[in-house]
Amino acid sequence: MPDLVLGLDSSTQSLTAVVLDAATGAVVHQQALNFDAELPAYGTRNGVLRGKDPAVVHAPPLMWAEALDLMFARLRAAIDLGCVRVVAGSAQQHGSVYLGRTWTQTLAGLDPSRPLAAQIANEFTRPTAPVWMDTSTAEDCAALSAALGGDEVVARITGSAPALRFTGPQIRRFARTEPKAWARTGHVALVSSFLASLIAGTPAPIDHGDGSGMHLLDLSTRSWHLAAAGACADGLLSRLGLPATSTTVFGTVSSYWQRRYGLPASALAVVWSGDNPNSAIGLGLSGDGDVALSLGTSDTCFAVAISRPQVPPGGNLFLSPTADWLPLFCIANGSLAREAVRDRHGLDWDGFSDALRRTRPGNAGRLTLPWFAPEILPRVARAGPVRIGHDGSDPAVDVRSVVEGQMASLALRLRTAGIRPRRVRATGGAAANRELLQVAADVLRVPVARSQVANTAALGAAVRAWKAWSDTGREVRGWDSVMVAACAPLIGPAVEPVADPTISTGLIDAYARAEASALAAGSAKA
Ligand code: XUL
Repeated sequence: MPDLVLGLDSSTQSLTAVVLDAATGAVVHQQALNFDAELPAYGTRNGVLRGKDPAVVHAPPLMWAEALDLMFARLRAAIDLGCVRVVAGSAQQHGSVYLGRTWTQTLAGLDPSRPLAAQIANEFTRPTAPVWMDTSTAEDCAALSAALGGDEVVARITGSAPALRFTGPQIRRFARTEPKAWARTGHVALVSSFLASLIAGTPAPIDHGDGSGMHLLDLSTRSWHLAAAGACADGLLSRLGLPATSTTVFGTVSSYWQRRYGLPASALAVVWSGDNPNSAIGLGLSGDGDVALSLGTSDTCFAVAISRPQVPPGGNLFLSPTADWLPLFCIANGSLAREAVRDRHGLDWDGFSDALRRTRPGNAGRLTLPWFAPEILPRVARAGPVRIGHDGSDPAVDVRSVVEGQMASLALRLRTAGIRPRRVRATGGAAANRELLQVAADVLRVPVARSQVANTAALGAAVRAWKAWSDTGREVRGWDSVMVAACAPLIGPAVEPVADPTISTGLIDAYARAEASALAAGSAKA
């Protein structure tokens, strides 16, 4: 019987499992379940609940717990769960779960003969969890900034200037608007530490990677920042527990999973982390200049850096599971903008790709600032694309101008942060489009290769688990060695840059000028 390693990823819309063979690191099984389709009783759309106020975006944590139960039932039918030696996980970042004072006791006493969800349903002091799409915390971000001495100080301490989706301001809003429920709260967890707690039957620490998305962690000392916590809510620190490194083994899989699904009593529980830090591992980012491009509804670009980079305003700095720095840039207008321009010209994705094939790098100076929806980076509140040198009437020119605008925007942030890409690894639904990767390669001027694994965060969680398990006495493995064994074979052939390098420089410069003047003119109100 082979030893197995289990990695899970609870993303916004689904729960995914990736299982590795612990002898080789090869993926032996993977499967996903979609929250809307498979747990319809929770009433989510695309994994979230929206109310009257568009700024408020929540999800039911009970749904994530029930999904975990369902996933183990399915895994039991597919693999021998008795061979699982270690479990780790990944989750959407920033979301927060609020639990009462009996949480520790309830976790310890879970009855394997009854479903998980029913046993924890009364533990939540807030029935829904705000998630990373929630933007309801402007007042709380302003208060945090004022308490710490300004946005730049917040960025220096916590890695990011006040960001609406970050957890500290989200906690502050809850404590301020629902003080009685806050008083009843004994534990605040991230989505990652909440699910890790369910696996181990004991409250799990928040890891440094996901903890960096809270505005509560001092990134240089890797401990909670007292003044930041004090500015967010009274008594917050005692509700958080101590943060831990991303390879911490904090327990074993609880008797609930042993007796209900047959996991061994010795199976280790490793801390969970955020999807981006996990994905950095799953994509095999191992040193300076390794850059990830995650192409989805929004586009995210992140890198690992050995020394602390200067992240430009609007960017984020996290800690990576390898204990390096993880600068991250998230533009809201990813597939969102690509779909908008595709639909505007009545194209399908083949027609979209054809438009990219028929036009030339640089687009003869025609460019679009792709702000079809309000943008995070740069902060643009009033939506509307800004076209330079064209009027959007030529479909092929319009399509290329949007995609080059997106890539130039990300390239500009990397340049400003002093990050020189040496290779790019792409993931996410839109990474299946080869022409899109060609534009990325031409603008970033490095080869771009795509991961063949659909969920690189679940893979990264499994690889973290594998390393942590190996390190407990079997064979201490370096990050490079686990990534070479488990991640590298899953990276497809690279798309090489073909355009003249001066075209890329000209494009990024032109983008920078256009963005500055659009923001200054207020044509798109920042
Ligand atoms: C990163 C962020 C998103 C979520 C998506 O800061 O908000 O990438 O982690 O799951």
